[in-house]
Amino acid sequence: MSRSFLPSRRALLASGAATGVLSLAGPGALAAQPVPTPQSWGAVPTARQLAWHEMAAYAFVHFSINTFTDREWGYGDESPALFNPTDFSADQIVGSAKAAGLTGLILTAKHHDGFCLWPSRYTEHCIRNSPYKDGRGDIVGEMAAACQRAGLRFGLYLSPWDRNHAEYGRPAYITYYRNQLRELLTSYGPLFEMWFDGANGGDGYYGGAREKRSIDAESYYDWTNTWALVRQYQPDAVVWGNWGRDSHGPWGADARWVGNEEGYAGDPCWATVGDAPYTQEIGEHGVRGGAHWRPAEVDVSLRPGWFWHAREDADVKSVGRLVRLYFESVGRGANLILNLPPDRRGRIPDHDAAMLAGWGDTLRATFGTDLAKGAMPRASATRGPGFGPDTVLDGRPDTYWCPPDAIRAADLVLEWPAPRVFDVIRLREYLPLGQRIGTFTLEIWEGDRAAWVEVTRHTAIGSQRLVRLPAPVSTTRLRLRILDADACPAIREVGLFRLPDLVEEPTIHRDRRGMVTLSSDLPGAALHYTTDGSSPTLHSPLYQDPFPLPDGGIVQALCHLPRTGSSSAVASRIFDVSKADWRIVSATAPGAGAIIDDDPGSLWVTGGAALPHSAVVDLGERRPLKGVTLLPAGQRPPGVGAPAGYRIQVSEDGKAWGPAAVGEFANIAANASEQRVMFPEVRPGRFVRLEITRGAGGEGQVAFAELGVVTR
Ligand code: FUL
Repeated sequence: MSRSFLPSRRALLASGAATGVLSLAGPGALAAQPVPTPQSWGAVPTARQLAWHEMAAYAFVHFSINTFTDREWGYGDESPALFNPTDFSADQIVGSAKAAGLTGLILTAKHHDGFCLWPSRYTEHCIRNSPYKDGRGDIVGEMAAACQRAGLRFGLYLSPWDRNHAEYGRPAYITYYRNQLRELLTSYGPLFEMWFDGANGGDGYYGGAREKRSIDAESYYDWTNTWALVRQYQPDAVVWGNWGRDSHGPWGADARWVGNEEGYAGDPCWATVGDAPYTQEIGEHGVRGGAHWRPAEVDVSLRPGWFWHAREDADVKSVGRLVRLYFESVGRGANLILNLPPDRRGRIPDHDAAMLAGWGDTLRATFGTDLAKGAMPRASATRGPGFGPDTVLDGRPDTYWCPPDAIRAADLVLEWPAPRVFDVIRLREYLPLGQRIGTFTLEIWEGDRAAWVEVTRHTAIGSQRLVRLPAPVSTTRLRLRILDADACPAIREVGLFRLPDLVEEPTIHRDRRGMVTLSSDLPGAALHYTTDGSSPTLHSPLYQDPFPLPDGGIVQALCHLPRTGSSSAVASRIFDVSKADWRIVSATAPGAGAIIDDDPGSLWVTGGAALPHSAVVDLGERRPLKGVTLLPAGQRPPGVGAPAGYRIQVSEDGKAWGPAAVGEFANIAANASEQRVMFPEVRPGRFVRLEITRGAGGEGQVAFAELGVVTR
């Protein structure tokens, strides 16, 4: 395809043409004709959504009774006296978020257990009855003030599911919930987002009833009227939640769940959705040309859980992991909400804060200098002055390069007199006109061969698309080729950046036979490791081939890049006994071998048989069993749930069984991190029976990836 290139706006300005108006000098010149602005296409964002897109990444803070009880979901019967942070500092928490470069913070004012972090007029199950500041504290107020001091915007999470409230499931609770919502909306200054979580496990304390209460969320919460309060008191706040159709007609939130809690958006991830009910697929990818602007928000925690647990101290995401996560969320046009769980002091632990600061430094070093600046821009087509290719370099959110209406495929070239070296390209669409661009490629000019070379190809740009190249490239020209669009494309920005040298930790995997493999994506990387608990250095053994670790232990490894001299942080994994000699004795559905194959990608999908589903595993020999682990499925087949309720039994001979544990896997339908159930005491045994007594997020049958034991 050959396209002739038009002069940029800079060239037109130099020749005397005014922005947006083509002025022709001389007698008899035609009257100046303004160039028409393109019409918007499809769904477009509201002003509050546009402002939200600009925020890109902000913090989540899960802090409540669960921090003190070591749980992810409290039952609702916990005493407020348990909430007792010893050294709470709102400024330290907000400061950690700020060091990470985050633009706002959303606090769990009330989680599912019903405990309120502010002194609510409507319940005694709140901070007023805790030892914190002798009952005179208000964590919501302290956090709001700290955010204001630091220049971060503030938002709140008010769990609709309330396992404490006696009236939950009945109309009186809705009145209570709205009273609380109004209290929060009117007492803590401007809010940028309100989070309405959809989780509901059914059972709870409910004022002492201790029973299961099922609700029909759409009709029960009556979101149309509940969210009307947000619109009334905080018209600039984005509502995060689901959508559907109730007696008032269709309703829907301003922003959607991305469908996983692992920290990635789909590729592509469209900002729009249709009227179809929510699915993980729609959450991750959205729907091209959907009738509603309902962009994705990627929610993920710095640690595996949402609340702080001492046992997760070694599992804090590293700087490298956080950078990757940023590219896979913000870089796909979604917003990122990163959870920073304070510990029992009421502070972000030092190591967590160091990772956040390192991440923030890396992003600032990367995006602080735009290497595209100073380029000569050219485009294959431009609709007229004011819409030229130079607008992609002017740093302004309100100018954009745009060809005439009829053009759906167009090229833009940036050229520099001397080569630029970069490995990140940022593209932004001008969102007020809707999300228009489909597939595009980026090409660099190879001077030696006098040829364009494609370096990437993707579909969808949206709020921003970050392309991270596997290695820096050096070139004098970059070409963006838009191959298809639903309306003439409108590009607000093309930016080029260089990531500082950043070596990601290696991946550590052990297979069913007990063989450990270390791997890295980086060509030429040297991996050094230890298995004796010491921290690896460049003098530690160099990894060459998989090595055996059948009895378990700790593997720690780092990745070193000789060409840059830089090393990664240390990755570590603790393994228990391998599953080499394990076998499935019996199961209520075929395919249970998948839960002992040490392959997280293979799932046991229980048949449609009625609950409970169960499997009996023979460990091959008697072991001192301290507990079990269960790895949920990263993605479940449609309509299939996650195992939410369990009963575990242990046997020495496979005939006489003793109870070991009964309980719930909290938040398992949404969060795919490993679940760990510790027995009250060590239970020696050779056989383990897992019974799934309840499913969540599906219809009867459940799926999960692995069952493990804790013996160490
Ligand atoms: C989920 C909740 O169940 C989790 O506890 C957490 O609050 C997360 C952000 O949303 O649905």
